Amino acid sequence: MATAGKVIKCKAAVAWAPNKPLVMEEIEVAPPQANEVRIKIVATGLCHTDLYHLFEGMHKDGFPAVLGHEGAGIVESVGPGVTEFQPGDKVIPLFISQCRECRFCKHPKANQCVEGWAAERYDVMALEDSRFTCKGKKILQFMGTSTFSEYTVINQIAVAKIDPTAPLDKVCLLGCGVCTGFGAAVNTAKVEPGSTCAVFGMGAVGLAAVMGCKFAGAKKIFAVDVNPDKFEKAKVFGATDFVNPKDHSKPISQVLCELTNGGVDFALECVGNVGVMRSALESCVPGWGVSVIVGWTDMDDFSARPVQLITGRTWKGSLFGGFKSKDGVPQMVKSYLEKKVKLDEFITHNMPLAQVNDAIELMKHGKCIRAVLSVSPQ
Ligand code: CXF
Ligand code: ZN
Repeated sequence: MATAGKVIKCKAAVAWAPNKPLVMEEIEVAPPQANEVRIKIVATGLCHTDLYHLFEGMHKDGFPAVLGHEGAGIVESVGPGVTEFQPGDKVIPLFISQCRECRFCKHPKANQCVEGWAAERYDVMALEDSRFTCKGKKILQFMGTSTFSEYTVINQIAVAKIDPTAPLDKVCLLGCGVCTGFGAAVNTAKVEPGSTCAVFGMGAVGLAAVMGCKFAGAKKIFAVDVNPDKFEKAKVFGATDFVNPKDHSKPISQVLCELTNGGVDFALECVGNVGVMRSALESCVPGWGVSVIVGWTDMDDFSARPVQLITGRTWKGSLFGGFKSKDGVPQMVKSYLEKKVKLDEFITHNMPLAQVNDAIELMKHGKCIRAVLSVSPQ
């Protein structure tokens, strides 16, 4: 590559400050240092967590930053010590790393490697140690990835090499939302064949959770959402029944318990709202019901009555669907290529990165499941 070892000037969407539109800027991307990989991002999805950072988290130390963490691209060059990747490899950036050495990587039940940004920076969500500058200023790296840029530099422990035949404008969705929802059902809830499930929230994560419930053999899958427009889509992923809390005067947990002879076996919360988390728990059957918190929020405490758990329900949480990232993402790419999981059906909009602010508006108003932004030509 003619660019190897040199600073690359390229386009990126920069979030200069909270609550402000992103600005397309020319940025400089330094060459990869030891154990780092410089990646040309081809496509990226827009995920709610990008919006969360811009509009809700708003940690003042998290700006300016290049957002985006659901991307896919091609290795441009590698830094010293990198043996696993070569220029030309197709890759997906990972917002949780897998170093394979730490206590959590070595434990079969955990996916939260301590070597990545996530261990310490959940509040700020953006790393100071980035390879980006713009107009003489350091630009932070959002969630250790920053996929709203034509080029980004990532430590090799946070990059997954994927099948060279994978379409990057589809598999980019496996960088966050689809693995998060699908894995929450399959890996965290461990949905069982013949079971009854309820999934709260029909965004991309909830739809992927529905797909995971179906994949695991659930026989009844309730899709729960206040927006009836989402129900057609939910059916595509395997939902069998729909409940809209707005259509009922009783709490939705009571409605679900009545419809299921005492509660569902598995209930997944895919909204990021503490009230919905409680409803999901209370929709579970006592004795063996399992509820999983998948939606993200770090703003409020949650609450429930202890009797809910004392009587045998289990309340769990799931980050990135419980997948060990470097192992799980290439497997999910394979499953997509084998048509065992859907991706295309999540995509409601395709647009160039330069229109990212339009995509943000659509997502803010619940008008899109996933917008895939094309970043650089392949
Ligand atoms: C995120 C939620 C915030 C913490 C890291 C993982 N999930 C995806 O967007
Ligand atoms: Zn995300």
